[in-house]
Amino acid sequence: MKELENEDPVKLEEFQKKIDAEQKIEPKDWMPAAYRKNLARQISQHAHSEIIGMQPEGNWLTRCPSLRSKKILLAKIQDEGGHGLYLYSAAETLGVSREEFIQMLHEGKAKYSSIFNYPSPTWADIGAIGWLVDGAAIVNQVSLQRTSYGPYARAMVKICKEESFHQRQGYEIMFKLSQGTAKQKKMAQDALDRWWWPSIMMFGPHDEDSPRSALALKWKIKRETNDELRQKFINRAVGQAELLGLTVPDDELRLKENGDYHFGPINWDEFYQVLKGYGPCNKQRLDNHKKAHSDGQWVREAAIAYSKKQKDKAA
Ligand code: BYC
Repeated sequence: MKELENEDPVKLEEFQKKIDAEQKIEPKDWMPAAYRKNLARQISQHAHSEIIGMQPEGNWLTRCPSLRSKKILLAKIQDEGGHGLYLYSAAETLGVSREEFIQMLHEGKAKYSSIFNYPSPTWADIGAIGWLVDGAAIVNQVSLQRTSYGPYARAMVKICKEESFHQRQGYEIMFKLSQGTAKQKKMAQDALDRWWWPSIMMFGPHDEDSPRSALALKWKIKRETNDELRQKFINRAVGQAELLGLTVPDDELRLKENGDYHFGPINWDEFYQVLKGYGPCNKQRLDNHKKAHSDGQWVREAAIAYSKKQKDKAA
């Protein structure tokens, strides 16, 4: 493999043996440059997704239908911010600073999940995000708890516990709406119609079109393929939609003999358009992030000055 041409073959073999024996790789251990680079990319993009992912839900904080739902949504969004921070910390152990990761995001050199470029026009969208988007994220992240890089795997354990509460929060909203008036049920169905396919796309391209998968699987950065995880998610979500009395917007959906659901073709043109920056909300999401980052500059400066003062006092 081209990425491994300059690596010491003995070290490489030892590294692979460790991975095969399910030992974790820790920050100070030797690792191939391509492992470090791919991990830093994936973890930082995961962190960006958590932080940008606060925006579609943040949009509803001032308009929650009750104080209870507001408190729950506020806690969920704060959790997402916390996930972003653990993940930036895990990524920084690979030798790149958080500031550099954020700069890459702002310059369009780093991605965040495609899913957060869709709008959330109704309260039912908050239900669909929790149910489907967090539901998809859990399937992926449960698998990542076994990733080979120690700091990433440990961050995932805590994140997964919180995500399952998030998923239930969303499902509860969908349940209430689908048990409500005809108008409320229609609102829930409309949100399912809009979020279903983008949630399926979250798992990334089909395995044969996923350039990163081969090495990521060999090095156990990813433990299951994009298609395996997507299938797990669909198998779960279809039954959950049935319980809600809602219809999954896929005419081809049918249960196969092996217990998996067959599903219709995914619109990859839409996916790649969103990745290129042409989704419905890409510009708005990134502009908001840049503004928040710039507005927070004085807070970061004050925090650094304060900690310097404390250190000087102690010296
Ligand atoms: N969106 O070779 P592939 C959350 C890119 S947030 C955008 O399969 P890989 C939450 C991919 O980056 C949870 N880009 O790549 C927060 C690559 O491009 P680059 C987010 C995507 O990395 C708030 C190219 O396509 N979860 O839970 O092996 C509220 C080729 O793909 C996407 C994570 O980030 C996409 N959907 O596999 C609610 C999980 N898919 O970078 C909820 C961690 C693919 O080479 N990440 N691309 O230019 C992963 O598990 C993997 O990175 C992926 C992709 C499965 C996403």
